[in-house]
Amino acid sequence: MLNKLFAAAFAAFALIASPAMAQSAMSNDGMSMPAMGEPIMLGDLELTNAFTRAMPPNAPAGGGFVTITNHGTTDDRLVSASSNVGGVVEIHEMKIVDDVMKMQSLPDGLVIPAGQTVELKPGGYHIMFINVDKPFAEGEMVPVTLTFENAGSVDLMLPVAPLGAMAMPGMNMNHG
Ligand SMILES: [Cu+2]
Repeated sequence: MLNKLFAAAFAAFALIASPAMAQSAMSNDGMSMPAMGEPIMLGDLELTNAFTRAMPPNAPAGGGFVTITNHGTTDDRLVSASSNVGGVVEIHEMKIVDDVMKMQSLPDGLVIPAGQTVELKPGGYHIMFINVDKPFAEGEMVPVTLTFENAGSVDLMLPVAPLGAMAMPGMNMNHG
């Protein structure tokens, strides 16, 4: 008796609930990316402030930036980055060589020490998009996949800030 009642109740619930559930599953699917500016967790890593910048016409390369905090007790390492924007994607550092600021790739990746925060930012470490199919334009979103030695891979969408911006303005989509 109880079982029957339960089954009936469950059937009624399923009838009512399934269209809504299907709908929410659909909209979840369409928004698998976290809202811009929201921290993204990947294992012990927290990623914030991801952005890139508009590139001048015909510019072949541009930088990508993100702040990575390692909340864990073991070091991790950003080993690679990839994207479907064309060309190649590398992890770069800026370095002063003979009084000249130069950038070079980090073939061994970038260590994210346990308990510390590493900022990829203009003038410092960055993701380098080289020979992209077309220059990034302000307001676009650029997909990038970051792969870490321990934490694995994560897909990010980088909002494109204005040319030369040092940060994403306000880090807030609703901000004019
Ligand atoms: Cu670079």
